Amino acid sequence: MKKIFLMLLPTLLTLNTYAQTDANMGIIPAPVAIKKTSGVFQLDKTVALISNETENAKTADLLNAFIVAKGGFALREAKSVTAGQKSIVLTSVGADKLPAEGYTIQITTNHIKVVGKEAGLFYAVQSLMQLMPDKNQDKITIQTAEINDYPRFKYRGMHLDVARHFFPVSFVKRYIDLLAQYKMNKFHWHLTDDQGWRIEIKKYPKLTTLGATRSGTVVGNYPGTGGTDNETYKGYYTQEEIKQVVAYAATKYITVVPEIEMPGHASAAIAAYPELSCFPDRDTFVSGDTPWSGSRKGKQVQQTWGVFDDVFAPTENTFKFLENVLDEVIALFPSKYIHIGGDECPKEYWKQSPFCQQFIKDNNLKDEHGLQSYFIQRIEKYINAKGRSIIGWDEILEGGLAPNATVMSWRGEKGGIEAAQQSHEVIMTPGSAGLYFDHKQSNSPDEPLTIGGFAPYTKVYNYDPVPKELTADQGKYVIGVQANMWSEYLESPAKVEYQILPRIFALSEIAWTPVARKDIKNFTEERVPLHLAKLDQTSANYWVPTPIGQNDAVLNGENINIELKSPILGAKIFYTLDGYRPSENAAEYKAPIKVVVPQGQKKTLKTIVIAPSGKRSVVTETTLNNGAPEVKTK
Ligand code: TNX
Repeated sequence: MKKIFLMLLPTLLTLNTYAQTDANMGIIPAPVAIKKTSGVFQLDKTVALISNETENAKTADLLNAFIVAKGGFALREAKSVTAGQKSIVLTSVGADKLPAEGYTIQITTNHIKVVGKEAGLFYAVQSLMQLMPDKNQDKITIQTAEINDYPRFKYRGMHLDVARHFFPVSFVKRYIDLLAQYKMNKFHWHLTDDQGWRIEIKKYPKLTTLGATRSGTVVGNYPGTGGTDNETYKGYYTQEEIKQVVAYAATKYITVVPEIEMPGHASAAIAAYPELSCFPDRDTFVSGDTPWSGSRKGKQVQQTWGVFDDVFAPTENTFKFLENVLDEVIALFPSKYIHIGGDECPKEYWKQSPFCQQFIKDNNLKDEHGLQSYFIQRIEKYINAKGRSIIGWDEILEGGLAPNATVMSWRGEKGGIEAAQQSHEVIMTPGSAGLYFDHKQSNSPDEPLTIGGFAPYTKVYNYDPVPKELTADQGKYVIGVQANMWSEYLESPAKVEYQILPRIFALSEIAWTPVARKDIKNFTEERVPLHLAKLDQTSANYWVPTPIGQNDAVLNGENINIELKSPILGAKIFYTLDGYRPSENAAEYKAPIKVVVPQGQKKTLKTIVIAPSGKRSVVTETTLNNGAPEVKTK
């Protein structure tokens, strides 16, 4: 035991002092303003925790629970401070001029005073928890400072697709915890898609008795070489569970934005109620872009990924169905925004359907795009009449935008720019900017199966959600930013953690921190290493970054200097230059190395990062070339 402690000691000591030396005191997202003063506040069990507003009592409890976990002691909670008493005070008095989610923290040698409205105090406590080092002999020593903070955007979102793969309520809650720690305030819950309908709707029980089950799942990278696994895959949330999640999220100041997909991505609903299709009697067809396409008997919940032609028919029956579904959704979710999808709706069945063609004529629509726009506008009217607003993916621009719609720009920034220019609210979530967290985090063949793409956390960090093309006034329509977690290749909660961590750190900073305060060096070299070192002490399955300073590009020269930094506090970097895969048996990188490459030859630097817990990064390879012909070594 003693030995284990001695081994851990260097890490703990580093974690202890680290937050204090960093200009941002270890806080992610970086606060708007932070000023360190000279001195320390010693947090020990003599300190009183004061909060005298009932709505803030649970935030005080949250802090106290954290102190118990961290320091092994609880603070005495009281309503007011007595003279000379060392204290932590949480209060909304004096917060009138602060933004709703803003806060100030004043740390002196005698007290920590935290001011904010309800949500602001919650975020202040998140910051406080992050800046607290581990205890040292019954005391937690905190650097004195003044912090003033508030968010850049009001919509700070993280999405989760539970249709392609289903995640239990327990994990959804953990996901919400993670979002809250990083001051995200919207959880976009993608509840329906071709591969499964995941929300109980009382009026339409078949949506979950039939629509929540598929008879197999495509194997490997879609379209793959053929076949599904023929295993039944199912799951859905009861309305009781949905209420639980919504209420849980509210305690973390997170609004759950539900998404019900229409008019495309509707195969699961159609499998349950075939009359919602333009061709109720037509067998389900697996998209034509697979080498193993073909039809399946009857209407089926899809077993492969992609986009499918069988979409909602714009009949009165369909609209009534959707209105009834939305009634139940609206009753469950207090969110102002209801996401109605709108993306990737092929027009093929509408083209083939005599009903749709007649419908286009009767309603003076230009074509099938006009029909898509009609569909969304009609649903928008219904939702607006209930006092809510719609969000749709950027395809809802095609054929004319619904009057009050908010656009989620995913196919690059173009849709977002257009919508902002038309004075519509926009949420930026372009895949091209690294905001698709289903994309891979490195190019190493060691990465697990993903949909592809390449979105390292540095790319996420470098993204500014307000496009340069917009004027200052138009830029105000960008209400926020979101990253998407599509789950085609996320078969387990552990894989979701792998894909979100550490990228959510970068997302939170671009959503919260003013551009002028962004600092990629401080972020990657100081704060991410600290946060990952803390995560490393938990069971979270985070992605271990590759060494800072290395990438998989070719370096040319004869004397090549290699200067690396560990991406996690306390983690070690091991390397080889002899072609072997590095492990803890390889040379440990301790100081810059100079590699001599003879004329006409090349060498390969291979590295691996091993965290204190033993968690490993992928192997990164860098070719060091001195005039040898360019052939891929991988
Ligand atoms: C596109 S983003 C989709 C999803 C897929 C995703 C995979 C969007 C609105 N539609 O249906 O899951 O790509 O990255």
